[in-house]
Amino acid sequence: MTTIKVVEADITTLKVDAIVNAANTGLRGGGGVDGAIHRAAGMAELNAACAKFHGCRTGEAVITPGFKLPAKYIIHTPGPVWHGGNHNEDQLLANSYQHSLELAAQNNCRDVAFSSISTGVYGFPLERAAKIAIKTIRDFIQKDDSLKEVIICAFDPRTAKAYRQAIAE
Ligand code: AR6
Repeated sequence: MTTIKVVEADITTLKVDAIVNAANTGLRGGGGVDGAIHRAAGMAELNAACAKFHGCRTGEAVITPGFKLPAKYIIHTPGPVWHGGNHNEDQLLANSYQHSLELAAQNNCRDVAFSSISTGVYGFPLERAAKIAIKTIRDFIQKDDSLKEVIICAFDPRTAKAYRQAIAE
């Protein structure tokens, strides 16, 4: 059985098989959690590894080593930018979680920690994003129980609360 849990932490400190980065389609690093991950993993190595993909579409995901991080892998997924909700944002966000979980399972990960994809500068409403994330994770782990634990790594109490609430519903 796979468990889902919420932790409040800096994702770059987590010793898990994979962490999931809220990336951009250029995979060139940026601000927010993406910037923190690139700095902690080692800019030069991670940028070189990311460059090999020539970008990544919204809702898709790619995997690189974790380099200097305690995590073995980094899964990079560009979530959707919120444009009001009528631009396929919900499906694209679900795709980000789905494809990241698929990559984690394909790489024999036992545990994977997600950042709160799209809910920072991309502006996706937090409660709505949390519901989509938890539903997608639950649907996935029902069919594939190779992961032992899926962690949502929140950086602030409001984010942690939203995902805890989505789990409780
Ligand atoms: N550990 C865990 N979560 C964090 C950390 C951290 N060290 N730092 C920030 N967060 P965002 P997005 C949280 O904006 O909305 C970047 O520039 C943050 O509080 O990082 O998907 C990319 O390059 C928020 O809850 O991601 C893209 O251009 C969550 O991570 C763009 O931002 C996501 O916020 C992606 O925007």
